[in-house]
Amino acid sequence: MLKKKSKKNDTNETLVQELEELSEMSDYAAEMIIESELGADSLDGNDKEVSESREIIKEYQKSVRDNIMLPTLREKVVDVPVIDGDIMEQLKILMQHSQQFQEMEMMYSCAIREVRTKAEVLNDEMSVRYHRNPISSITSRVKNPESIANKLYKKGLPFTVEAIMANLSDVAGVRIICEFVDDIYSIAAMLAMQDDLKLVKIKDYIKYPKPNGYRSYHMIVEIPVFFSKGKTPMRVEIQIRTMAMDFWASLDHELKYKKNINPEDEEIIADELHACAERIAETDEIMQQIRMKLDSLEKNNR
Ligand code: 0O2
Repeated sequence: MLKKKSKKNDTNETLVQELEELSEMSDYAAEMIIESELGADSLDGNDKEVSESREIIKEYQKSVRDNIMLPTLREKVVDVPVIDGDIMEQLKILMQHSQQFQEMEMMYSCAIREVRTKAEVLNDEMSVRYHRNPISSITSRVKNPESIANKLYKKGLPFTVEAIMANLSDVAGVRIICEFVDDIYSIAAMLAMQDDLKLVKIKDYIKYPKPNGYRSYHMIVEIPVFFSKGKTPMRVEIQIRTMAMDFWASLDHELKYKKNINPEDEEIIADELHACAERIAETDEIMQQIRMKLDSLEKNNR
């Protein structure tokens, strides 16, 4: 966001002044030339030859300075791109914050690691105990700075680490993909009962799907992370959904970010996606019933 100014500004004025001073310093250099050519004593003497030489060199230097150096330099510096005052101010603030931002990112990454470990532990335990893995995959991310900035802007909050940590709950996100709908609720309950984890908010978009058909179970949790200076409670958004729900959500997400779709097509696709979401929910339900049948058959055969 460099702003090009054609008018001379303060920075350029200072530069010109510095250059003028520099060229004045070359008068001193002229003295040095005379001294080396005609001997050290010549500078103090009234020798005609020395005075003439001094005058000639000075004249020559003045002419070079006034007619060549300064106009050229002025011309050059006037069009140097300069950063607008307030942008410069924002950049300074940003630079001061960049270390803080990096630290914040690191803290959220650590919080993610803690939550991932909890989910992995549960999955490992269930795999040994019940011979199946309720979790098929786990992904995670720290929200990118652009999305953070957009969210802060929408909420009318300043772009500071303090505002982010106090107001945004989804900077750290963990997505747990389960095989069956029941697994979602089991994993959520097992996480919620862990006493180092504080449940801040639940959004059950499975029982109460969004109007577009979006389904997923969301938990906002606060987890303590132990850093060198002590314990910090960090917020993490956990999204738990089935593979089918996840497949649907990624296609829907793509639609959201496609910019060149005309409104008519967008409406058609949204309707199709909505119909898909319903079919997916039915399929998830049937798969769940098959799973339960298999479990009870296995129990009866023991
Ligand atoms: P991204 O890129 O995934 O991070 P709030 O946090 O309460 O102020 P918010 O953030 O709208 O309000 O909460 P919500 O509705 O629970 O949504 C949080 C996240 O759920 C979203 O994050 C998406 O990841 C996901 N989500 C919610 N609704 C939809 C939807 O209709 N389609 C899809 N594909 N995902 C959805 P972000 O920040 O929007 O995006």
